[in-house]
Amino acid sequence: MTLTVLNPATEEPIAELEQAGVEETDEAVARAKEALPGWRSVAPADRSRLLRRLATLVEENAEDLARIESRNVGKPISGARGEVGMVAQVFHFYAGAVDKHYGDTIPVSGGVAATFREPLGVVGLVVPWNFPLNIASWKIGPALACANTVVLKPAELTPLSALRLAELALEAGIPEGVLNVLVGKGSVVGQRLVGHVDVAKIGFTGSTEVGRLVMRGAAGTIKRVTLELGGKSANVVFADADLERAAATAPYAVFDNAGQDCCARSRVLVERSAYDRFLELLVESTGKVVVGDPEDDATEMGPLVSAAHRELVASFVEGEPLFRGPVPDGPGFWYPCTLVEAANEDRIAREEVFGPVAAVIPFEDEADAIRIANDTPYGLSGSIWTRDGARALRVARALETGVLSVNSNSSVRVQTPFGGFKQSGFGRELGMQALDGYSEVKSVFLSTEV
Ligand code: TAP
Repeated sequence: MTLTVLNPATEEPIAELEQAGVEETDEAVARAKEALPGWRSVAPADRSRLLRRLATLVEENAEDLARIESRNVGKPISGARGEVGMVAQVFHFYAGAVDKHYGDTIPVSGGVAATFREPLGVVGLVVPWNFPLNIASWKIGPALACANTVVLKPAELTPLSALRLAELALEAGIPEGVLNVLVGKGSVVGQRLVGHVDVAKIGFTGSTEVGRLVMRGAAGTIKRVTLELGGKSANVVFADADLERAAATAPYAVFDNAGQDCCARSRVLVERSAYDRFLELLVESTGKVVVGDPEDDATEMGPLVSAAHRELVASFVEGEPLFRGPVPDGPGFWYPCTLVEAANEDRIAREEVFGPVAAVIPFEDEADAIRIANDTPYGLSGSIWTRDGARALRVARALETGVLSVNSNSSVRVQTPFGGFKQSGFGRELGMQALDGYSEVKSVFLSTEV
């Protein structure tokens, strides 16, 4: 069966691809399994060199990759360029990490005990459509650094950048069969990978709903899983914060990537005494977000990824919102920047909208802010805005979330671990911690007795 890939900004087809089914999935797993002994036996310095070469090729092809990503997801070209830059950094980082992920020597009686980091085997990587290449690289980097082989399933809506990356991997000299990309449906290819006896681990990023299916499906073969799931993060603004700065950046913490970001600070919590002033500033700064043609360098927000997704996002907004921004006329799956005043009990504050909609919620004091921020099944990201350093640290420790920033809305750095608490999943990507998720610890005892 063929798959038609659309440009969400024009609704026009940009590619027709053959879709893999169960048989092709099994063949890809078999290829990855066959490539495993060879890839394991590549000396660490050479594996590092190959990953470094891939990073360099991503840099050399950065504009091409950014254009592919921008057209396929509808994301602004400036953002796509940043993401591709990160992909290269990720491969550079894990190229450097190959020979720095050590085992231990452990004092025991009668000999020497040592631990070794062993690859898991064939790993299945299942990724979403919002940051297709970026999120794929977070998994491919540590997986290959730890000498696993990979079968990657990009989202059906956005397979193009992954296919290009697979070509670059071959060009870099990474052997055939080490990185396999399968275009196909989650319910077919994804599900087959999850149940496959020769797949040792699933590295999954996507919705909490599908995450549950992955976890259930992995039970049959006691597969390792890493789950990076949904979020409903809070942007907590205290009255003593630099309100101008907090309000100027808050829209981008929700509307970047048209809100299709697991780290979106889609609940803006504001201390009551500063609420009216902050709201005024927030409406003003939200009105400045430049929405339009993703290929234009000045554009800050593009369309949503699909018509079906736009329908879902629209279903969250009832009545007249506090603010609704403009959208371009004509084709494209546009949805405006939208601000809604809400209570934390409302659907809009509880469920992940995954669109450019922010719920603004007042709080009374520090304890109330912590209570509201934690009153969610999710725990992925968040921000704290205050000039009081002790309070920033107190609140940061109290929030049940995997990634936090103070007086900033950034979530992701190549060097630091990234992942969720609660129903945002488990396991960590990025940083040296990601390597633990793509290796097993083997303990070996060597007797020194004569
Ligand atoms: P999902 O619908 O969960 O899809 C994610 C991936 O899983 C896609 O490749 C999908 O394939 C595949 N899939 C679907 N059904 C499957 C099944 N039964 N078995 C195995 N795989 C299956 O998510 P999405 O709509 O693409 O992405 C949005 C979600 O991802 C949001 O909830 C967002 O928060 C989350 N997300 C989380 C993070 C982190 S790091 N926590 C980052 C980005 C996104 P098809 O699409 O081809 O069917």
